[in-house]
Amino acid sequence: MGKRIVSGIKPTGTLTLGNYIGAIKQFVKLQKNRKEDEFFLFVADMHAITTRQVPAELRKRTLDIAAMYLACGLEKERTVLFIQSEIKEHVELGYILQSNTYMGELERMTQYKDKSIKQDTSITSSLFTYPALMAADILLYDADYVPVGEDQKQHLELTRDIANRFNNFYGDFFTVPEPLIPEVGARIMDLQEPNKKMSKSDEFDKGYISLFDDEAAIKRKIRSAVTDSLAKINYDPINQPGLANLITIFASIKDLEIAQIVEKYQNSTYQTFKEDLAQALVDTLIPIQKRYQELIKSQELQDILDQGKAIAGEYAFKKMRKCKQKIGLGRK
Ligand code: AQP
Repeated sequence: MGKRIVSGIKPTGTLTLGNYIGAIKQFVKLQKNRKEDEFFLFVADMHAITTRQVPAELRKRTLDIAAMYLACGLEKERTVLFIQSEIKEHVELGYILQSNTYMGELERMTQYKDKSIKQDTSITSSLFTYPALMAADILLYDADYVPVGEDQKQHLELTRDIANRFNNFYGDFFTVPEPLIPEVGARIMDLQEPNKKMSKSDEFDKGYISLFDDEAAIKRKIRSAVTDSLAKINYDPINQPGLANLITIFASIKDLEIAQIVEKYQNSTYQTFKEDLAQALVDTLIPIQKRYQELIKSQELQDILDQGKAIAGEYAFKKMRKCKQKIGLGRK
């Protein structure tokens, strides 16, 4: 029987190569390999407002991500594509799951710790309870699998704990999801600080490649990516973290093994390696941008999102009705 795969991206900044390699490219690959399965993909705009967003930018990025999913190769006929805030049951279930989540569990989440250290004042309570809403996004649709990058693994483990806890208390109700983490590219690092994850909400754009960067920007950023003085193409994340990251990016983009890239470039200079990598990125990203341009203003995108809203909305409505019955909320 077919499985259901659910995942989302939050519109907190311009989509990066990290989001593409760690998440979107994985969905596209899964869709090609798993013909039986259903794909529910959403833009997590409710998650974005855990940190302050400019309204017009938030709305634009939300639509950008929806268009980018399709531009990157997701099949529209096989994807239920929707916007999280348009399905009110996410928040409703999120609250119920908060009531099944312990403070200590939320306090242990490294993403919360990292982000709250960066902000240190004005930390919203929703940044803290974010993982319960994320659990709702997944459990609402009885996801079997959730494709994510390494950074989201901890949140997914918490989702599984919450689901098991709920099921143990109220009787079997939620499907307990499994993570799908790519073998190569689960954690793409910053180009300038290769010990830090590449992130879309970063202040400095030299550290990430945006999916919207033009050819000149892509080439410039790869040229100036931090490497080392060892002058040897070798995959060594400890001693050559910048180079290891570039090799990972190259392997992911070309669907090759890391060893194959190392073998091909073992006698090359960093300059040649970087030029070829930049060209591979240009060859991948420019056609995606062209498709994005066609989609972003189209009625087709709006129709796909309307249809996604209808399908996801119906599923969510039924699941929530049953959930409230199980818990004893309301009159019947
Ligand atoms: N650097 C990365 N390498 C591999 N995968 C990554 N992902 C994000 N960054 C990398 C994966 O992209 C998906 C969507 O992520 P998200 O938008 O929900 O949040 P995030 O993980 O917090 O992504 P960012 O870019 O770092 O956003 P900000 O800066 O707002 O926090 C997830 O599957 C994630 O694993």
